[in-house]
Formats: sequence, structure tokens, C-alpha cells
Amino acid sequence: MADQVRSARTEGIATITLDNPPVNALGADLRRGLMAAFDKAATDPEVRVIILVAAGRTWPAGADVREFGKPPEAPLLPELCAAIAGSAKPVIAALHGTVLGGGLELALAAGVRVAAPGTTLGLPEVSLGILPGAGGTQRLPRLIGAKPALGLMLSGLPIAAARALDLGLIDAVSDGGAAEAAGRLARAYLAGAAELPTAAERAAGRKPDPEAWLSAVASARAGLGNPRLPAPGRIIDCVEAALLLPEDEGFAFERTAFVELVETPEAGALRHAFLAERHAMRQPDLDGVPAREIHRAGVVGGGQMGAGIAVALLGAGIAVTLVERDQTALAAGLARVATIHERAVEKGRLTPEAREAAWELVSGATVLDALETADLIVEAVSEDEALKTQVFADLGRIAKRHAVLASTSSSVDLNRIAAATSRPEDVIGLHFFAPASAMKLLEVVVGAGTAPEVVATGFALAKRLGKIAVRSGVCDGFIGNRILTAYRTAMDFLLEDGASPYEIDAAMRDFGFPFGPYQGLDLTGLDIPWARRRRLSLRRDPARRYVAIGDRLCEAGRLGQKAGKGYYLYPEGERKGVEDPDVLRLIAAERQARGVVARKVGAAEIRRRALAAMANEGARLLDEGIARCPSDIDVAMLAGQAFPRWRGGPMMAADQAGLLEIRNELRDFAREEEAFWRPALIWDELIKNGLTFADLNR
Ligand code: T1G
Repeated sequence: MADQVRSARTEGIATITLDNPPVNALGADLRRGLMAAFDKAATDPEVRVIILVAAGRTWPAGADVREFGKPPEAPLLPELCAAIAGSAKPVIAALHGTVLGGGLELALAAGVRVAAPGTTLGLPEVSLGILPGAGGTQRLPRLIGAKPALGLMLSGLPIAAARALDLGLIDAVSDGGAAEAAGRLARAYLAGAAELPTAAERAAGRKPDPEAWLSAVASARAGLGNPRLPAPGRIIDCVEAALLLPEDEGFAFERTAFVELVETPEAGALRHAFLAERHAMRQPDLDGVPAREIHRAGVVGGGQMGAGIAVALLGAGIAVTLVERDQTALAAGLARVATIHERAVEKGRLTPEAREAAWELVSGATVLDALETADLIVEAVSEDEALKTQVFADLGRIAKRHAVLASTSSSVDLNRIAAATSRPEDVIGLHFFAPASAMKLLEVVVGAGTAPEVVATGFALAKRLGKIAVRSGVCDGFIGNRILTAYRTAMDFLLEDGASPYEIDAAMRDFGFPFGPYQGLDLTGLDIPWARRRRLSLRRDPARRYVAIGDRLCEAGRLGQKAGKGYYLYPEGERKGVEDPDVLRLIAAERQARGVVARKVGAAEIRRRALAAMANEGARLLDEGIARCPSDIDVAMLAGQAFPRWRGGPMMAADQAGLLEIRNELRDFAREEEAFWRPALIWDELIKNGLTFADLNR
């Protein structure tokens, strides 16, 4: 505790330094140390000004998320903030880095805030399903006004120091270090050359505008979105209470709301998602294993995926040579790269300067020999095993020693591709999700012969690209696509049994997906999975149920949005589809041909079967050792398949539904179709030991 907080006193100024790497999270030890140091400074007659400063990369980035769900330890952060805010001596908070959550609330308790250039400030609690619970909902609106305060708390997004200065959230942006600026201000105050009010003196001088305040509250309430998430509404209630209640009751109101929200399943799932994403990137077996340096990369194949990967690499400052089979295809590939950049600039996601800088790093070629100096070569040619194998055989000869050879394929066996190179230790799978320039998930697929430093290179590259990496073993579909296929199969069974695609999509939107499975197929194209089904048809087990409705739609030219019709009709190329009676007739004809008598399928059954199918496929991935742990599976579905974040992923959702409940449902469904619904072995293992999937993550 003592080494997390240091104090120094000079010329009547006490400087208290917080030092709890990596982000000065306000855990119990840090709070205890800070409370003790602050009390000492506050009662020291030699001390006239107190400066709070943080060591390392950032001022506290929030409460310690890992403490949630555990018995709270004194002093609670609200108590610590109240002690600082009640100080009779001026307190200056010297800010830098990412001043977030409880860290910003700690800063709000000070009388004056000085931030270094580049500091960002925010209250992201809403993204964890909770609210600022250390006085933020009470102090922030009083400081900057209800409307901007609600904007910060409901968006959860950080703002830059300059914006914070405009709002009055901070008092100055320092020239250089904030701690030095705070020291100058304190000395000027002691010399009688500057004002330095306490928090209480500043608060006393503020007179809120009740009408504007209540109007901001009403407007925020009118704009509330997902009713499943209680936190936004409670934030608004707290801001309203900050105006209407006496100060101490306002703080009590906030505390009650905070404690309620922390216990909700949504908050538990959102915390799980936050920690799971960081857990997925940590690979203890690679500690000390050096990643190979990547300065130059080659991308083989300039289709949509290859172009997206090129843009992702360029965005990380990696030079890219795009290789295509001939000049025409190369020009088309480079045009795709330019189009992705252009769209990003139009949407404000990329500055024109950054686009120019990226373009300086692009080159093109029509021969693989152009990649002989590349540190990384990513193959993104079409899903044809013979072609991929040939490409890797050539790369095995051409690529320099220790170049990393990566395949993006999720359907061609990586070990067979690696064998074609005669250097399997350099071969890895990097499974990007389309659009590769935007989707966060990157599955790092480890082949039988992949060298540890090549795996480490995959994870280091993911971090450099700003992506979330999930480790996968070699199988058809890896983690995300395998679970997606299981989900779609279960929905196809219901489609043939009697549900309409529109009922299924509505039920799954209500589950929390942004769109249903059939809207998703129309978006990505029905022909892609159709080609895969035909490719696998020779290996298909005739004893297993096969639903051919998708095939019938493709045979009728209904390939999805790009064809103007799929499961939905897209009048004049509109992106929003409308229900199509022709599709219902086609499905009815297919049921008749299969001798299926349609039954009513309710929304609850649709959602139960969808979750059971996804969680069971995830359980199989654990049984087979393809996925390292349940939370990796959750991350793959959250970051790659738009699984609703406030449910935490299929394995977390299964834990919350109850493993016995899901296992029994699987047994029921297996009576209809044993091979697909048979429960994975791990269900009984966990149930009989009274464990959950979460226990496997520890
Ligand atoms: N608690 C505990 N550990 C944290 C943490 C936190 N709040 N934030 C980050 N870490 C760990 C993280 O797990 C990782 O650990 C390492 O720090 C680097 O993080 C009362 C209740 C600050 C922008 O939501 O947004 O305050 O893997 O990999 O990409 O109202 O971390 O190295 O072992 O993410 O540079 C509110 C969450 C909490 C901020 C840095 N605060 N953190 O990003 O590094 S609730 C937040 C972030 C709260 C109060 C309420 C980011 C970052 P390891 P990283 P990064």
C-alpha cells in the first residue's frame, strides 16, 4: 500500500504521487494509501496547498474493475472523493493520460484541475453497465451543466483536453508537464500572485439554471435507447436528483443506483467482456518469446479481403506490396484499397494526411518474387485449396528466412498449406473478419508446426493493428465461423419446421443482435455459404438433417442484397429489405417436398435454440482443444459476430441461463436430430463438479 502512494512536502506544498501500474487503477491499496497521505497533508500545519499527481502512463483510469463483485473495502472511492472535496486547503489535480471513470471523479473532487496536452477525459461506466458511482453524477453537472454532463456519461466516450477546457471540466492545459504547472500555480498562490479556491468555495459560487437542467434531463430521457440496459436511465435519474435533492441525499441516491446496477446481469456481462478481451490477448506460454519485427508486408490477392487487410496493415505504418495475377487484377485491387481509404476519409475516420501517408507505403506487383524482402506475407486468394497450396509452395521458396507466411483461410486446412512450404514453422493462420479494415476480431490460428515466435508475432501484429486476437487451433471455421454455422443450422431447422425467416430475425434482434441470421445472409451473400455447402456435399453425412431452403433461394437467383433479393426483397436496391411472400411460398413448397408439416414456432423457442446451439458448439470447441477457454469464445463472438455485448458472449450467457437448463434442452432437441444437438462432453463435467464456464477462465 505504502509504495503505491508517495508524499513529499516543500515550501508549504504537499505533493502526493499515485503509483499503481499499469493504469493507476483505484484499487483498495491505492485508496487506503491516498486517504492516509491526504489526511496527513490536510492536518499538517506546514502544508497550505496539496497537489495530486500520478506516476507512469496515466492518471487513474478508473476503479479497479477486478474488484467488482467482491466485498467492498474501505475507504470506498466516494468517501475518498468526499474527503478531498471537503478539504479546507486548496487541492490541485495534475492530470495526464486517460483520465477515466473513478479517475475523473477523483479529479472532480479537487478544487482545480490542470491537464497535460494529449490528456483524454471520460466517464465510460455506462459501457460497463453501471454509472459513475463516486460522485460524478452529482459533481459533473454542477461543474459543466447538465446537458454536457449527460452527454459525457451517456456516451461513455472520452474527450480531448481542449474540449474539456472549453466545457470548464479542467481549468488549464499545461505547457509541458501538468505536475510542473501545478507546482508553479501553487507557488504563485503562496506568493499571493494567484487565486486557488477550494472545491467547496468553487461549488458555492455556482448557481444552476433549473429550467435548462430539467430540459436536459427530459431530452435525455426521450432519447433513451435499449430498454434492456438500465444504466442510462439511472444516470439521468441521478443527474435529476443532483438538482432536486439536497447534496448529501443526491450522493446517497447515486450510491443506491450504483450498487443496484453493479449487481445486474448486464453489468456482470459487460465487465466480463472488458476483462475477456484483455485476457484473450495475454498468452502466458509466450512470455519472453520475441515477436519477429514487421516493417514490410506482402498481401497476395487484391479482392475485398486482401484490400481490407492491406488497409489495416498500412494503418499501422507497415509498407504493403499487393500482388495480383495480372495488371488488370492488380489495378482493381489497388482501386479497392483507394476506395476503402476514400470512404474512411469521407466518414472522418481517416485524415487526408494519413491517407496520403498510407498511400506512400503501397506498391503493386504481378509476381510473387516481389515479396522476397517482406517480413510478413498474407495470402488472401480465393478459397481454392489447390490455388492456396500452390501459392504457399512458391512462397516457401521465395520468402526470405524468418518471413512469416500467413493464410487468411478458414476452410482450407492450415496444416496442409504449411506442408506445401517446407517451412511449416513460419506458417500461421491470420483469420480476419470482413471488412478487415474495420472488424476488431483477428483469429490467430496455430498450426501443428507453427513456431512460438511466429505465434507471438501474430499477437503483436493484432495489437499493432488495434485488433483483438483470439487464439484458435486448426479446424474448419475456427471459432467464430464454426459457431455462426451452428447458429444458422439451428435456425434453418426451425425455418423448415414452420418459422418464417422474418419471425426468426425478429426474435434474434430481440435477443440483442443488431440483425437476424437471414438479414445477415442477405448482407454477406447467400452464394458464399452455398458454394461451401456444395464443396462439402461429397463429405456430407446423409444421415444428418440437411435443410435445402438456402439452396432453393440461390437456384432462384435470390443471392441477397447484391441481387436485389434474397430472404428479403430490396426495392430499387434499398438496403432495408421487405418481407417477400414469394419466399414464404418457396419455403412452403420445400416443406411439402420434404414432407414436413409446418408447426408454430414461438420467439422464445427461437432464442433458446439459438443460444443452445451456439453454446454447445463453443463447448465442443473446448472439448476439441480448438479454443483455449470459454472467454476466448465469447470474445470471438462479441468482436466477430455482433453477439450482444451486454450478454457477454454465448458461454457467459449459458452460465447466466444455467448449465443444467441448457444441457437438458440439448438433450430434448437431440431427440429430433441427435448428431447436431448432442451435448458436448464438458457440460456433464462442469455440472457434476458444480462449476460454470466462468470457472474455466480463471
Ligand atoms: N481496472 C483494472 N485493470 C484495468 C483497468 C481498470 N479500470 N483498465 C485497464 N486495466 C488493465 C487492463 O486489464 C490491462 O491489464 C492493462 O490495464 C492495460 O489495459 C467508481 C466504478 C485505460 C484506455 O472503464 O479503457 O471507475 O492485460 O490493455 O489499450 O465510477 O484499459 O496488462 O494485465 O486496455 O492502452 C472505469 C477501462 C472503471 C477504463 C488503456 N474505467 N480501461 O487502454 O491498455 S469503472 C474504465 C480502458 C469506475 C467509478 C467506476 C483501457 C485504457 P493487463 P489495456 P490500453
